[in-house]
Amino acid sequence: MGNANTEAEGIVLRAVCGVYTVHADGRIVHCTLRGNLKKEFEYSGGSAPRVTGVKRHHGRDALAVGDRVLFVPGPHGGGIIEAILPRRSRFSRTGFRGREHTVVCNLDLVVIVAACAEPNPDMWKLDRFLVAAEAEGLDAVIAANKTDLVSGDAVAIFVEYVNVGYKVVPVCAKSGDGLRALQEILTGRIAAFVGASGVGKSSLLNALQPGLNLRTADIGRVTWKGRHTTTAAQLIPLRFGGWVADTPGLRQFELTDLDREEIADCFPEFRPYIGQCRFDDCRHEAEPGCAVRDAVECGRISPRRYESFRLMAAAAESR
Ligand SMILES: Nc1nc2c(ncn2[C@@H]2O[C@H](COP(=O)(O)OP(=O)(O)O)[C@@H](O)[C@H]2O)c(=O)[nH]1
Ligand SMILES: [Mg+2]
Ligand SMILES: [Zn+2]
Repeated sequence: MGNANTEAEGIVLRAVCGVYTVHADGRIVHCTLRGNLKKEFEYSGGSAPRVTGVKRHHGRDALAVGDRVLFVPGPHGGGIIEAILPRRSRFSRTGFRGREHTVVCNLDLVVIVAACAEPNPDMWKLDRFLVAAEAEGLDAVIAANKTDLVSGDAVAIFVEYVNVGYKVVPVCAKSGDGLRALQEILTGRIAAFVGASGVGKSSLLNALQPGLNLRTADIGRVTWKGRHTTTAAQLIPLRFGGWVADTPGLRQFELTDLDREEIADCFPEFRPYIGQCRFDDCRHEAEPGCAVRDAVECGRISPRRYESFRLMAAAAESR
């Protein structure tokens, strides 16, 4: 029969009403799911039968933005998805009617954008983003933007994080300084840009990918020029190879549902001391023989980061 139906591999950029925009070798293919596959997923949850349209919509975890797929290309830039490759990660959030939905799959990296000034960095907020990234098992880097607004070493502002082992990349969306380094980190990966409003997330993405023309200085999400802000998740392919996740669910990235013990685990500098405390169920507060607190007192853990842990743990316990 020949190889007319050879499968190609691609990545799902968007999913709208059963049509999946697949990015493969720099090309865009509009795919549908092979019938069998669709049925498989529709019934996989074991829920009561519903009309097809609704079912397809609610079977949203069948295939999500970021999924890697095998598809058979067809005519007119179309194709049929034959298989979904195993997911490396799945980032989900509780959304509509308390349903858990997949925000994006196969996310590799979170770029936490902070400004060196205007607005001044909020380290407490930064800590929460980092804890969320750790909890999701994602790599995190800090992009220290607006280096033009400070004299001297921008990395020094974030030295606390360098000491913990995080990578801090000084960048300037305005002048383009440091973009090459950020580009190298993003290449070949699926990244999410998170950070407070006004730190320069959209500006950085515009600078990384001229022509993207994301709106800046807005409170909304990044969006293509000339398009209305959509609420659908999507991946934006970067010209140098790599994808940026633009999904509404990522705005709540910092909201996690962790308990005190899990939060402690999400502070990498605590890890050598956890399990060394006198009591197995140590809360790392006022307990005698707390190895974490001892490390703070000896200067091996930043007192501010420790305080940040205590605030997060207390907030988690009051939920
Ligand atoms: N001075 C300076 N301003 C910047 C830089 N990057 C972004 N801005 C400005 O900061 C404001 C917020 O940027 P924006 O990209 O919309 O931030 P977002 O809310 O994180 O997406 C805008 O007025 C930008 O022009 C930078 O590197 N230097
Ligand atoms: Mg923005
Ligand atoms: Zn302890």
